[in-house]
Amino acid sequence: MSNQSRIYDKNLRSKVMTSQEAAALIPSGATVGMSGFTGSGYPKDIPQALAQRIMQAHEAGQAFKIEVWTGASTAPELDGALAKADGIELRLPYQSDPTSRERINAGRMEYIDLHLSHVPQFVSFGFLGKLDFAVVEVTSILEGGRLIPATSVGNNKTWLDQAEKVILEVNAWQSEKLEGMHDIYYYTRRPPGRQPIPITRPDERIGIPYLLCPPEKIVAIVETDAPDRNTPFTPPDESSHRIAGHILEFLTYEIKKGRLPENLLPLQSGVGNIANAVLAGLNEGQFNNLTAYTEVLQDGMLAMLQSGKLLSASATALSLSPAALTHLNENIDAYRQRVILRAQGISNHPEVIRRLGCLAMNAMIEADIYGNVNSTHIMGTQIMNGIGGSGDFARNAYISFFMTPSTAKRGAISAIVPMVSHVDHTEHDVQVIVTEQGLADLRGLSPKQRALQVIENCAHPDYKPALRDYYQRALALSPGKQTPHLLEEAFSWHLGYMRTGHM
Ligand code: 0RQ
Repeated sequence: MSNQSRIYDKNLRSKVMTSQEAAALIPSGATVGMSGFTGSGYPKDIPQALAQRIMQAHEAGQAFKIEVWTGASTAPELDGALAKADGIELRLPYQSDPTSRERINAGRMEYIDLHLSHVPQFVSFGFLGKLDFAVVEVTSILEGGRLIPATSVGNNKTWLDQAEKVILEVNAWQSEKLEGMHDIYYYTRRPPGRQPIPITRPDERIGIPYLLCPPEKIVAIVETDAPDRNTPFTPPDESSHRIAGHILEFLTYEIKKGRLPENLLPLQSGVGNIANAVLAGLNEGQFNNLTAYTEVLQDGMLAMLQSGKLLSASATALSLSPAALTHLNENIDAYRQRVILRAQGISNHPEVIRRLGCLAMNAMIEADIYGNVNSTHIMGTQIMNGIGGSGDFARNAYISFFMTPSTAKRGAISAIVPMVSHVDHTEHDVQVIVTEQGLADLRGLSPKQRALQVIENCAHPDYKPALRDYYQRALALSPGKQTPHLLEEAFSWHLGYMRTGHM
């Protein structure tokens, strides 16, 4: 295969250069929209070349920082390299990188944690300022600047539309057989001209399989051959299995009550151990002809597609282990029509999520006795990752589940608390809370009724006495009886309460 074999538009071949030359085009102070979503489809070489350049500038005593916007989390070659170089002034809308997290929590990097569906529209409304560069990984460049997207779509359409200049990484590692899997919708307009998004089934295609980019905007093309981050799959642990078991039992009950159809409703599943356990449970369970309208397609969903339990899956990114990705690539002709990758403004669109009636299942850090959920902050001040798409789905889902083991840090911290130390999902957006201890169905319950359910069904036995005691005293002493609280005590829970029960 020749070096230029993935650039089918001959007129664009003159734009090929090294990653160092491409990085040299990006000045300090630039705002750069990069591709990448959950470790898939992010540029691999230019961010590292840019990090080198930034470090050299710093060594020479020159300031050099950029703003980095992405779809969601990326990988060490992007977030890690730029954060280590102290090259990021501001980051949005989601990250999960240890170095970036450390920089943000040390106050050395600004971070805006946004609902993922808000990002493309905020950028096109002009709310976030001007986008100078798009740096986007693609699989191939076809005639006329049509681009075959890679393993994620994320915000790439928006970056290509909005950026003044475009730099492409053409990654020969990405399978060219991805062509036809993507569905890019080009008809969204700004209010007041907006029209309905015409998706009425999770597997409906409404756009074209390519990203479009005016060739004159393309200032550089870098050819790469490097794998996505592809985290290895860790089998679900005991606690995740128990959480999955409670959810499956609940779903069966909902069918019996006539509140869910036999084949459920489109699944949205977060990433990680618990989500994979739920999917594994569904794969072994009695439900058939399932569908998914979600953000990320992980190993558990691919296994369900393979077994035939899942008919189709719509997402914005793949997030697969190396083994699962190999399986997908080897059988891509069988999966191409059943897997749809859309822009994140569509995969996470509130209108579509509400219309389809998704079952949203997301992990959390902690929940309080009234059903408020913290997904992002440890002890109220330190960011973990970000809200991601969890809010897009939670508020608009048919039923919204939040899941966590009942304790963290080997039992030293209760994940059920009197008042969450940070609120991402309010009591109004949370219908079901699940821990390995059990499930609290909060639908149709008042705050005081919810508190009893959450404490009795979800808290770890080591923490139940303290939570019951808090609630009873709050009920007696709180000035207001709608949502009884002892405010000082609720806050000091986070500071002082440990396994022994001492404040
Ligand atoms: O830290 O590794 O240092 O011990 O938080 O926790 O248990 O490994 O769980 O990896 O599933 O992450 C909510 C962060 C859960 C994730 C969150 C500590 C714990 C550990 C991670 P250590 P676990 P997970 C996208 C949906 C928001 C975005 C989202 C997340 C670390 O799921 O980022 O939902 N969600 N996107 O020890 C102190 C507590 C703690 C705690 C956990 N109560 N107190 N530390 N930790 N609970 C998908 C869509 O499709 C929308």
